[in-house]
Amino acid sequence: MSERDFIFKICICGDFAVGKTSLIKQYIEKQFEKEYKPTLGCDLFRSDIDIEQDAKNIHCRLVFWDIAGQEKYLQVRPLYFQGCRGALMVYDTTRPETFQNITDSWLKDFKGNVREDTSYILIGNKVDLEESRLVSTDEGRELAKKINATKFIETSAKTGDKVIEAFKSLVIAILKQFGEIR
Ligand code: G3D
Ligand code: MG
Repeated sequence: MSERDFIFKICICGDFAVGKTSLIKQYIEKQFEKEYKPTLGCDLFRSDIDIEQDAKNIHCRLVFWDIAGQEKYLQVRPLYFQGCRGALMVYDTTRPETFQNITDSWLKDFKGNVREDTSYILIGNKVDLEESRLVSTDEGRELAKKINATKFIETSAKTGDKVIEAFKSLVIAILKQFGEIR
């Protein structure tokens, strides 16, 4: 079997400089292909993943939509979210305002523009900067619960800590939502 079973559009949400692009690059390493969409102010990255579960091998093509410098412009977001199947909601653990903006801005917009059953996980990034941390693991965990995120993971796009796990768990959540796996 070499055909891809699914193609998923994944949106990476979060304020400027939380580490969205770094997370994608850390995840897909050298095998990424990038395409810039100037009208949207967005970069597109593509990567394939095989999920082996429930005695199935499911081939997925992931297309990551990465807002590039237009994080503040709310008017581009409906287009950005169109057809989105899953999202990473990313904040920077050293900048509380980026944590606050998950609920105040990103999640609100996301909910208003995607299908109700679209999966999302909450990511607290930059945990390697432990001495500058201002958002605790407990606060992150609580927010994830409050907003009904599928999962909460703390990552470092710099060291690579938990990055693969984060992306993979989102794909698994999407496949569960589709009823492909249990
Ligand atoms: P964005 O795409 O959300 O705007 P970027 O964010 O991926 O461009 O990252 C913004 C800055 O944070 C970059 O630094 C990047 O190297 C840094 N960064 C991203 N993730 C991490 C992390 O996990 N740990 C640390 N220590 N730094 C991180 P520069 O200096 O290039 O602007
Ligand atoms: Mg970026």
